[in-house]
Amino acid sequence: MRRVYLDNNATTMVDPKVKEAMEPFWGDKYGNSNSLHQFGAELRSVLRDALDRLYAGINAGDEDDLVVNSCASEGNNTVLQGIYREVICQSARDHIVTTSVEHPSMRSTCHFLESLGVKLTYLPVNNQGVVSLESVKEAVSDKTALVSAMWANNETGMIFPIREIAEIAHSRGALFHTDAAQAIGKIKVDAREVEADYLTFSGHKFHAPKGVGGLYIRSSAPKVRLIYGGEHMGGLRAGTLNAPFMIAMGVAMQLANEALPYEAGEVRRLKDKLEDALLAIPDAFVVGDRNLRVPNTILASARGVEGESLLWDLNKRGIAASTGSACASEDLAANPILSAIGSDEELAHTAIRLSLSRFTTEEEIDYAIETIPRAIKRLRDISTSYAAVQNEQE
Ligand code: C6P
Repeated sequence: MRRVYLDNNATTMVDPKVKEAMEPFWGDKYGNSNSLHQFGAELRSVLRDALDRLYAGINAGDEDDLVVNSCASEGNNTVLQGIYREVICQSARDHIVTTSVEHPSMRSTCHFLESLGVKLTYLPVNNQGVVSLESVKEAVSDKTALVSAMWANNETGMIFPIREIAEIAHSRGALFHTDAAQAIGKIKVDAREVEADYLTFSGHKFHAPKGVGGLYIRSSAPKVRLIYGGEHMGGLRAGTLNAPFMIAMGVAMQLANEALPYEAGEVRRLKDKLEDALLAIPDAFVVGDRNLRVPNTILASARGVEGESLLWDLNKRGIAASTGSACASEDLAANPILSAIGSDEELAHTAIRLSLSRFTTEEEIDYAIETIPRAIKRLRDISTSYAAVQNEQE
């Protein structure tokens, strides 16, 4: 059976060039980079090179820290729990501002901090799925320790006004963090240009393996850490370095940045082709202005068709998509992003996310364009709720 992967916001395939680059480090180049002998030495220069690629990839300055860790969830935890220890416990600032559509690794950690007495503001989003700058201005005060807003949303693909949010945070003396997990590899990510104090990401979102990610810490920002121990990563994350994965992520970052013009051109063209075909289906819509979204993401909804049923149907025909964040895939509750956007309960149950990558082909998109409308029609033919929608419209 044909297999078409349209769930690249959940994870991406490892680029064959990335696989090739890390290959030798599973074999005879197995040293510990902290060892003084030749086995360690031969790793040190390659790891330095991998770090250089990562620094260049997000335009980190030489004085800034870039901690290689396991994933964006770890990075988000490190920032939030670190701010609690380094700022909130040590000053009169006891407040964090974030958005209502962050990834669960942010949301759950914020709930944990609330249980410790930290005050949290979760900013609502408008019908495009983005926070307004006015709401940020209103929420941030001299008591705010941290403002955190994702660079691009994982479900809608909407890009947030990160630079402006950072400016508001800084104007009140607060620090600024952005979760860039869904931005790297899709649009240019420049940590210094947006004046982020912290920036987090996961390699597997841009064709590196799963289980490796990064945390950028601006030189002027308090150091945050989760794992105490040895002096690895400048003392900011203890644990023997995972050389193959670090090397892989360095190469993946470079390739992702080199491919940005292709993302903005060809990936967007294929995505728009699919989006236009979906929008031609009666009672279907797509969340968010396409010009304000990353080039690869569509969150679509077809009235009367449960997102889960559509996924099953498409899966049988070889198309892999999701109803939203992969972390919430076992939760049959309404899509929280669509709920946050304020759509009604029925629409929040009908969302499906289609996300492309630079490996998606025109033939695959043509197959999706042929298959998805048919699946929607089939499911609507047996849907009592769609019959009700049609009756309402008559
Ligand atoms: N989002 C999705 O299907 P990890 O799992 O730690 O590598 O990445 C977590 C993460 C953090 N922030 C954002 C914005 C993300 O999108 C993700 C991962 C996947 O949307 C899996 S839940």
